Amino acid sequence: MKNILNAPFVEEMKKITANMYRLGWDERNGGNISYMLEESDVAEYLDLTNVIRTIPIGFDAAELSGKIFIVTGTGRYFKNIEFDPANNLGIIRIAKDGTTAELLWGYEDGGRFTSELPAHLMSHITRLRKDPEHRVVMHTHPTNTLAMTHIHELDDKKFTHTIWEMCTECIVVFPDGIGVLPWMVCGNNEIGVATAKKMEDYHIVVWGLHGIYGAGKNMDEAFGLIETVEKAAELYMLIAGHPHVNTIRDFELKAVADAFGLDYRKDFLDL
Ligand code: 2HA
Ligand code: ZN
Repeated sequence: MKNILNAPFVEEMKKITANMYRLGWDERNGGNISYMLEESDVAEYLDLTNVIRTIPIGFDAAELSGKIFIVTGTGRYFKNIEFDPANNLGIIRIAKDGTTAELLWGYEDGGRFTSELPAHLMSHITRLRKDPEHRVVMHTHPTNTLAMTHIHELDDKKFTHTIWEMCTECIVVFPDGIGVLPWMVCGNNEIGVATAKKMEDYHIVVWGLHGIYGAGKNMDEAFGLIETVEKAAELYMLIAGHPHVNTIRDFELKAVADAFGLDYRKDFLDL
């Protein structure tokens, strides 16, 4: 059996969380990530018959029974993961009953998975129905995106349109747009259900006055969506209050979409 601390998926979790921390998006215990792993990959590192303990999930995730995830721990700091993965990360398998997680590795000091697991697992279910290659759900608190939710209307079409207008490539990176939720209490099933519902139409969901979710086939894709939104939101905040002399007009956004052959949210442009 190989050493789990050298597993590529543990390395990926260490690198991405350290990077996000240094971007200033994951203060204290802010942010969480879940990454669905292949059973055969995990079996190289762990005895899959050895369940260390079981942890209740709090809702029925039967659609994910048998699936294995590496998940950041609740209350844990992204800044610490690279130095102490075994306490700050866990590998869980969704049990047959769908309501229990079987701990296969990690959370060694008695911890458990992120309080946002409902939003993660419900989003995985929704995205996997759309795309069997989907793997990663990422939540973080990017500064400018959050700032923008203080001063911009929280509406899918309007928010997406403003972000698309900020830089030419946004519509290329997320032609399906951005789902936006109003402020809600976090860490419960209700916000999980609302997030997963948005994930039916979008890979990105903004939580007003809280943060953002990105979903993708791999770490780069989920992160790339979030950093592109954050870049555009930074531009929005930099120009806020200044007269807008130039902008990308809707027929120009359409021209980009046509040039790249994108299947985009045509109803988000006013043409
Ligand atoms: O895990 O970001 O939304 C800390 C959070 C909760
Ligand atoms: Zn959060």
